[in-house]
Amino acid sequence: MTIEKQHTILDVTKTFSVDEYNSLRGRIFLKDNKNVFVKMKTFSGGVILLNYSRGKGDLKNWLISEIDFSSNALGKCEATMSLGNGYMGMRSATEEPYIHETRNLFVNGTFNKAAENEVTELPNLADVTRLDIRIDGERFSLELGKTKNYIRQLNLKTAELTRSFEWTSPKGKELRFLFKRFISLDNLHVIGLKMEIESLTDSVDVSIDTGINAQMSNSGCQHFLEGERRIYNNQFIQLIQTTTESNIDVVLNTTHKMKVNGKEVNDSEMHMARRKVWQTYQFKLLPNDKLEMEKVTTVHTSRDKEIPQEGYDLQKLRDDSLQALQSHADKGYDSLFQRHKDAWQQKIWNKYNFELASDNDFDELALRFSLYHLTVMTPAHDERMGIGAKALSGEGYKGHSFWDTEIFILPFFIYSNPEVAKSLLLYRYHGLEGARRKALENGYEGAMYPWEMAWPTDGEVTPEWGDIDIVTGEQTKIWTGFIEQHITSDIAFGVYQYENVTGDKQFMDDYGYEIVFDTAKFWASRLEWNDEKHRYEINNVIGPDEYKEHIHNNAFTNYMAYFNMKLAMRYYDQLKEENPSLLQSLERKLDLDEMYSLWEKKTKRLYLPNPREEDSVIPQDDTYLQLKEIDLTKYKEQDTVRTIYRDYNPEQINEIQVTKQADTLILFYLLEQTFLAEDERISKAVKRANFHYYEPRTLHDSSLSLVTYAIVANDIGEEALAYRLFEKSCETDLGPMMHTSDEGIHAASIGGIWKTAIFGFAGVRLVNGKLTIQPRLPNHWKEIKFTIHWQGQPINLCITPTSLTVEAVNKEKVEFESYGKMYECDDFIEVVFSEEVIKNS
Ligand code: IFM
Repeated sequence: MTIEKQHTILDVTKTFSVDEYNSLRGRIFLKDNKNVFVKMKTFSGGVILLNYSRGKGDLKNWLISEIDFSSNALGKCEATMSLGNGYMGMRSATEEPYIHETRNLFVNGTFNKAAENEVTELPNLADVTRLDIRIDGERFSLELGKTKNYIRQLNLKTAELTRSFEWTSPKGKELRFLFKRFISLDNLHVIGLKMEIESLTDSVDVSIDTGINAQMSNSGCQHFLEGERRIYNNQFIQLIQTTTESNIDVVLNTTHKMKVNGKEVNDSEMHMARRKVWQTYQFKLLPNDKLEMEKVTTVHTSRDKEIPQEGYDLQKLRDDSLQALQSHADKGYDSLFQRHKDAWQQKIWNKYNFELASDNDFDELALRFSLYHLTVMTPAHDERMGIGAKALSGEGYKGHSFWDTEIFILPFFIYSNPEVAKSLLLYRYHGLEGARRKALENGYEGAMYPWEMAWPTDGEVTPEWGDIDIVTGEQTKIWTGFIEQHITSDIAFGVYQYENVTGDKQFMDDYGYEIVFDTAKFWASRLEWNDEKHRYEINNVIGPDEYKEHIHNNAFTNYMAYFNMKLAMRYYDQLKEENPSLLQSLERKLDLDEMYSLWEKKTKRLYLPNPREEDSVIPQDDTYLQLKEIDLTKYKEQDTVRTIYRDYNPEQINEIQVTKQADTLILFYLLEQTFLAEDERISKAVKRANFHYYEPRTLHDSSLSLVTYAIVANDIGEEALAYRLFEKSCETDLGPMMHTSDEGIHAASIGGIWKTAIFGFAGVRLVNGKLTIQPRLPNHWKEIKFTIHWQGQPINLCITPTSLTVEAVNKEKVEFESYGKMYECDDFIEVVFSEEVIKNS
């Protein structure tokens, strides 16, 4: 392969340093393809195997391709190419097994706590994708023999994974392989898999073991009892397992259709072993013979929404699911796939209507990647379930939901698919039970949301022990579940944003007010009176910057608690006027007697750190600005994350002015959207000052950090930096580091890709109840189109560097502000702005 860099041929076998790689990025050309990650060695010794420009014509910027196989970098494609439909998610491990693979199949909401000292997590279900293939009796593996023309590809548009290559066995037999699979968006319980093997030169004996393998665990932790296995009519395989503690039945059914040169050949041997049931198929292929296999699987659980709470009958679930499998299998892979593909087109691509014309094709691809995973990760079908920090693509964070949802993912759904946003907020509404329990257990009132949430009633599920402490060699204590408390007001913020953008009054009456009142009640009980300073404080917390533990008055936490209580007061006033009977019933239910006056008194005296007089910097907490400073260059330039832990333990990091992720900065971005927008303490000048103070001290060691900095950088006119930060956040999963996604994709950062494009570059934002659209596109973005939903109406937007068109799809009036001017339209309006106006804004 030759690579040209401005007419220079680069040596692809050379190892590049981080700086060299960064300086080449975007200037590397494969003969006729630009903006492609080419196969070249990286500083970390891995090989960049990803290519984003194989899609041509209609498929341009829709394909993520792996252009060579390496069994040392399996995690990257397993996670980034993972498939799913919100009901279930599966890592894209290859059909043939490898030592360092991670095979995962998760069904949302099926949490189980394996033992008293374990944490509840999504159990890894039985595997249905593994195929043990032997060619002339030898194990088929890409680590053996020779492979040519290897391509593994995720088509983001059709949500289908394909893999093809030619392989010469160690004995010299040449074969062509093709694999395909999808997880249906049309029927949430269906997985389709297809394989073709063609013998190119010789006659070969092919044997395949295929079935259901429940010899799985979560990194060794076993969540299932042995279960029951059966094969019906030598054709339909069924495996039933029950989780050890939560008692959830999981029923998997699978069946195969085999054809040689188009003729069905279904002879097989049946086998069973512990936690495993499978069939062995054997074929003799002559030169040019083609073997085709279709495998259709269904997954059902007793936790499925359609399962009746009363009168649940496992036998019925087994019978119904088996019947459903037969009918799906009769339709066959192609027809099932067609329905799935149509579902993606209608439910996703037509709805979001997203297009981006950028000189850097990678930008559009990254945004489609974001929309793809936002769909795959989200349980749109069931409001009892949330979104895990690693989605359904890996064991990382155990399927638990964090503030990642409300602050980084929910905004996408609020603006693009409000029904799903509502479902995600209902998950938190159901979580009030666990939140109230947590408050009580900690000696507070109201609802104190868990830092990590699993099944809504579980309450706090954050593990207590983490990585090694490099000084003591002991396990590090994880404090977040005890003292990272801002999640409670982040959820209230989510309700506020949903209410303002959608205008969904019914949701507020039924659920929203209750969440906001009860969370505000928690804060009122949480504040501590400082007699000496004559103010309320919030002590002993962790803010978004998790490198600072047990700190006092984290600005983000205090301001957000203030917002939460002020919001409750506003809603209270509003209800008193508009719906006193609802207010009365909520007062009774939540015991809000005297609460309003408490909120009033406490918000007046709550300590909100002011910007410093000398430089407008808001202290991140009581001590941060007095901590020692060290040279952070080495960590700022790291090729991976959290390298500071190689030199310092948590206690030492606590004593240094170093920040893990956007902390004070996110405050500006959130509060600007609210009724506090005019507060001088979060003015643009203060925002700029804080950006310049904190960015050099922030290591972006959490994937949540870059997007906030990217949005704020764009706001303050640092456009080039904003784009670079955006690009880096896209590279969290799509970049050259082949191991960053091993534990799963980064759900919040993926939501953040969309946020940066829409709230950042396209400048679409809620400001104190108003829609504002103030675009500031990167220089090389020529046009961006997408649909948002505002007050129940879809609005089509098209933005170029100097114009904005707004189309009110239902022809209902929409008002918006752009660069200081108000506009309204009930049809279509074009606004043209000069570059001058944008620059001076
Ligand atoms: O919620 C985040 C947190 O802010 C940083 N650590 C990882 C968590 C899950 O993504």
